[in-house]
Amino acid sequence: MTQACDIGLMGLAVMGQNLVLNMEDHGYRVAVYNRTKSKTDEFLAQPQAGGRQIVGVDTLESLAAQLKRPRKVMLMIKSGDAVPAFSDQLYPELSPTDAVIEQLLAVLESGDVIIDGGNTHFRDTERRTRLVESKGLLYVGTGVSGGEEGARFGPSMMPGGSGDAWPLVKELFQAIAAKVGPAEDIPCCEWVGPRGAGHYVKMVHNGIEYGDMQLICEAYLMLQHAVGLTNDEIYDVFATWNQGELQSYLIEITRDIFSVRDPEGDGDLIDQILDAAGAKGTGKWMSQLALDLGVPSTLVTTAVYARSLSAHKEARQRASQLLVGPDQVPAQIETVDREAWIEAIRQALYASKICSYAQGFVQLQAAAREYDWPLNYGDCALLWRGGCIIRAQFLDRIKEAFDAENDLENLLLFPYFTDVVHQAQPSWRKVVSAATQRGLPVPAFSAALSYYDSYRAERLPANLLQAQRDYFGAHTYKRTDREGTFHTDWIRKRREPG
Ligand code: NBP
Repeated sequence: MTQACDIGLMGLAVMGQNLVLNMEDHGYRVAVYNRTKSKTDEFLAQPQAGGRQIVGVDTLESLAAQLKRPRKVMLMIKSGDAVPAFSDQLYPELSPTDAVIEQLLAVLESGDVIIDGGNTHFRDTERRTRLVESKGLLYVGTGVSGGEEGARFGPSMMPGGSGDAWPLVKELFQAIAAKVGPAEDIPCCEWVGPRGAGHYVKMVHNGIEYGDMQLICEAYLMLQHAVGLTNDEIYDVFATWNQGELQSYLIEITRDIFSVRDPEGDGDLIDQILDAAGAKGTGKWMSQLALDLGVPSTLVTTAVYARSLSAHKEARQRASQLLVGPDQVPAQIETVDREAWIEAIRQALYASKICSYAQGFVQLQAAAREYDWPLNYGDCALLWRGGCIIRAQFLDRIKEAFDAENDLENLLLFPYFTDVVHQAQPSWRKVVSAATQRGLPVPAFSAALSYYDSYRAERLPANLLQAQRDYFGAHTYKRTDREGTFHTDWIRKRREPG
């Protein structure tokens, strides 16, 4: 008789294959299924899959038959765009995940667990959790971050869904997740919250990733054009930065990128890569949802726009022939103190990054209130501490901040971060000013600084905005000195023009 499997995994593309090997490394017996059967056969024929406790199946019935009860089936299949919030029915044209859930509901039974490990919109996970629970089964929507390498050797995992499912999947999830801490025994995987909470946290992770990447690109632009460093010198700068406060996976890979020579020619590969970036959409989702919640997640939005403007390469080429910059000011800073400028850019990058994370957590707090999720923000920081793309040393500080006060209004108010931005402020302003004077685009550095200045401003010019709205639309306004709402007949009261 065959030994029953601990879990079934559907979807043997890059992520699925690596997660299966990771699970098996940790002693779990895995049944695998892929829609196109030849991919299952190819996977099982690979040397790395040989001699392992991996069982290939070619129907969902046999998948169900292979699994220990309660059965757990994890989907690592293509995730689609969100189904609009108003729909609580499955669409006539089902997304791959909805289609597979429908097929699984026919072969699984009460108490079994369906797990979606794709990059799914949280609204879909909210809807699917309710649907699957209504059939007597349990549902988990988990963020999985770290790409291929993470999936293979330890991803960051952000599970949410049916609370009763957590005890059933916890041991396996925490076994395969990345580990951090002095003894490398703290898993980057903890229960996030009900329904779509895990996928929301994953989306914010991705949005923060967008911001981090754009900020690093702007630091590169300044190092290259304003300071005039060569690629080898930029390599050294990122290598040094990776030893300090900025230590992170993204700084590390950026350093490495500057060491790679062009396999097709003589120069560095980085100089041959087209300056037009794409996106898969999670940054856009975060930005859209920030607008829905009325919270200013300006870094991710700026990063999304920066990618889209980069992608309009031909339009930029045409405009570059017609629109001029500040021709009196050379792009390169005429100064001998290169070290001081490099340090200023480092500080501008760190301060901007702190604003970006502050915005991400403010959005998470607003979402938790809106969707009724009891989130633990220190845990969220821990989940991102290892295994994922935004893993960084300074997440320990964020964890510390939220462990001290889970309701902390804004990370900028935590003494460590307040000190950093105070100290960085002169450099941050110097870098943004230098870029602006030289016509070098640093939208994310600028957005971060504007956010900082707006957030710390006791008084903003929104008094004028209130007046304008009341003038043309009788939207009323509030006063600083009296309670209530007021309306003025501005046309009758105004001074006659001229
Ligand atoms: P893909 O996103 O490229 O999806 C390919 C898999 O989906 C294949 O196994 C394919 O089966 C299956 N599939 C499709 Br397409 N439509 C299906 C359907 N209607 N029914 C059943 N299976 C279907 O794979 P991936 O890059 O490994 O990513 C898997 C998931 O993990 C995605 O949701 C992705 O967003 C998420 N993710 C990816 C990364 C990453 O770095 N790639 C990181 C984190 C999360 P087939 O072989 O028959 O076509």
